[in-house]
Amino acid sequence: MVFGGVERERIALNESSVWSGSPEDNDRPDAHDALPEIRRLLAEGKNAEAADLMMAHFTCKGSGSGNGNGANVPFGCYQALGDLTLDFADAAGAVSGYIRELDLATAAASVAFTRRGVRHSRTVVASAPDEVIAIRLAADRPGCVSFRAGLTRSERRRTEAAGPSELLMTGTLNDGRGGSGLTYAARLRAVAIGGSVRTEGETLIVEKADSVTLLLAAATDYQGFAGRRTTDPLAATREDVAEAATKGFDKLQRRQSADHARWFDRCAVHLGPEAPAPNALLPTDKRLAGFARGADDPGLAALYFAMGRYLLIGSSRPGGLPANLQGLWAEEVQTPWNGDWHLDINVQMNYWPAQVCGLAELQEPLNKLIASLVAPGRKTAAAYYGARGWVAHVITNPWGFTAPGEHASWGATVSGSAWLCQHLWTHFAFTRSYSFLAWAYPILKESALFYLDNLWEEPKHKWLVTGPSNSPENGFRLPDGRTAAVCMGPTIDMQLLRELFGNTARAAALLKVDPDLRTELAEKAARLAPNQVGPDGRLQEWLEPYPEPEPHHRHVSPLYGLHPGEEITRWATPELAAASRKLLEGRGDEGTGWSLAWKVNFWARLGEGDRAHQLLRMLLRPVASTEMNYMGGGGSSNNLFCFHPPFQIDGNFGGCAGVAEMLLQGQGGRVSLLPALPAAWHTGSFRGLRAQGGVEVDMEWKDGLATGARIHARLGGRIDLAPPPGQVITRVGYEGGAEIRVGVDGDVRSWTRRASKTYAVTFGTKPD
Ligand code: FUC
Repeated sequence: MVFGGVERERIALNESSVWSGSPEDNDRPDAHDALPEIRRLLAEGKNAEAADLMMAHFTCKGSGSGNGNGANVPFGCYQALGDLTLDFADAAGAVSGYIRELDLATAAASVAFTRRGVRHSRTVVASAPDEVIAIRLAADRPGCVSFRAGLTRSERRRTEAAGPSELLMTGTLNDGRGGSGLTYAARLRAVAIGGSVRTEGETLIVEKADSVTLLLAAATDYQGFAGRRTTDPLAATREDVAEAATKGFDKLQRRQSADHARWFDRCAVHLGPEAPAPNALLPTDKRLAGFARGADDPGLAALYFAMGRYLLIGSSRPGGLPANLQGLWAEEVQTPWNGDWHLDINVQMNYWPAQVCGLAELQEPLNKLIASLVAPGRKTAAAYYGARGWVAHVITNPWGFTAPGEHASWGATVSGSAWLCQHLWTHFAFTRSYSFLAWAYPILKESALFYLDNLWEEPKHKWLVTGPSNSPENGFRLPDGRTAAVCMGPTIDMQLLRELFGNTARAAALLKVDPDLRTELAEKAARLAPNQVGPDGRLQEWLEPYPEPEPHHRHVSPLYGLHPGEEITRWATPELAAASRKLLEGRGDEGTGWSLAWKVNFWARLGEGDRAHQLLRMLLRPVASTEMNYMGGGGSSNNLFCFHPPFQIDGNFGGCAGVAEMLLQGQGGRVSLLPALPAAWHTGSFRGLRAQGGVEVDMEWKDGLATGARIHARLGGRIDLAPPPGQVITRVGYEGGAEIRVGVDGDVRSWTRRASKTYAVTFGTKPD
């Protein structure tokens, strides 16, 4: 993160494996002894008593997440690596022409300004192919680049000179037991043209250079699930810096920008002018403020969409760890909520843009994380539930944490692993990669086995339910007035299990394995508690229509089935869609950052573009306060980071996916074009958005009406295509060629697409 100071530049450094803590046995071995009694209490409606029993026997062993402050307990926390500081000599004098910018297309951050007649510039890139951050400092007059560089961090570091032009910062993190955890190294080298470079103690000094390239490499000795890692951070950083030095800045930047473009160019969205007229260089803070006041700035949503893709490209690369609660843009040692992976929406939301934006490969770190939870999750499944298979609850870390959280009110949610598995299926559904499916199937199957064993019959309707569980982090009022959060069969669990069972059975059928399991999955899925519409017309969150102490709760878990799930659609289940809408109205628009982002997606799925846009406007409002807030107040900071608050990146990804969701939807077996176009985006285009089955769409629209679309069939298969609301599909043909015959069902046109063909679609307006 490039702060862009004039006298002092601060570049906050992150490396995705800088985690304190260490593996720990978090399972209470006898927890399952308490299970029958917990279930008996739940069955009798004694949820508060069940929760008490759980606090004694059914939470994790040990300190769990340390109440979200786990830096010094075994759970650990994701930490900033440290700071690179540059103190500029002779920094006095008035500054003019200051600009700080981030080019999303090239992923170069730059700062430039003029002082005493000299134009100074800095360009910063982080290069995946070369594993270095490269910084070029220049001036338009020779001999004008002078500064002192430092590598620092608030704890656990030693910085020293490593030769005449190198600094080395090393340290060992807390393993959570007061001992030695991961070790890290960060190495900085200066390569100057003109002038001199030397080190003095822990400072690197550059004097009167014409220009300087700084190269920074970092590594830890983390040996976890991510793959490509080193046991020797000293050697790894030495090699990375030495190799980068042979290339030089221009070559490094060329390699970096080509690598970035490979991902970034996969899709694009244009929603009108890139920037609001008349000032194309309006800074982002002013733009955000204007948009919050109601300015017409469709380009800002397009920018936010591009920013989300940029962030995913930057924080989730094969071989690294998955994007965490701050992606990898932390600036503190104790990150909020440990900068971990929360499994009751947050890490999943981080990956919502991956498939639709054509970035499927960038989901690999998440897939690897999921795979890493199988072995520890098996132990947890046996200890707590006496069940086969594997389970993960609400939080996890690089050390394989799968136990319930430390408090039953939120930590008992038993469907974290089911939600993770949705991403494995989705990856297959978009890519149709059978080798991936063969890899993922055992994970899906063992997850399904866990839930098969975990389900039990509740006494009232004899439905199969999970329990104990929570509807993520939300509570309800019992008839005796007490509040509780522990429950059986929350709606989200049932939706997730219908999906998991269905997907696992489909996977088994495609792979031609496990016929008996398929039958069992289908039978049990049919007996799960159904979606229920409450007496007030809202989709119910729990088995009973309990009163809610927090009707505006940030989680909107029972709408999982609407988004990202697929079982509620406006065409196949209109009553449930209406009940979802009612629930959403009751929840209200206000929310934390990620909650606002989720609501963009919900309204998009309900086909209400203007409402989705209204939520997007809230997501893009400048945050009034950065203090932690669970009740609402979400928005954006001036650099477009989403604020929960505090900074939490899931909203960026959820908002990015939401923009795509307004333009193209592919859930429930139907591809819908411009399903939720707001009036504010009356004219625009997109290319490269994806739907399941290798479908890639480009389209244009003008004055609110689609003018043309092209469907690129990367893979063959049936497609059911719905036109934008109010329009009809007048023709489908091979691009530049003959019309094809299509099936007609209302407005939907269906055909069997041939792999590698492009189909051109034209539209007309619907007769009244
Ligand atoms: C869940 C959410 C919070 C926050 C945290 C990281 O606990 O309910 O709002 O996003 O994750």
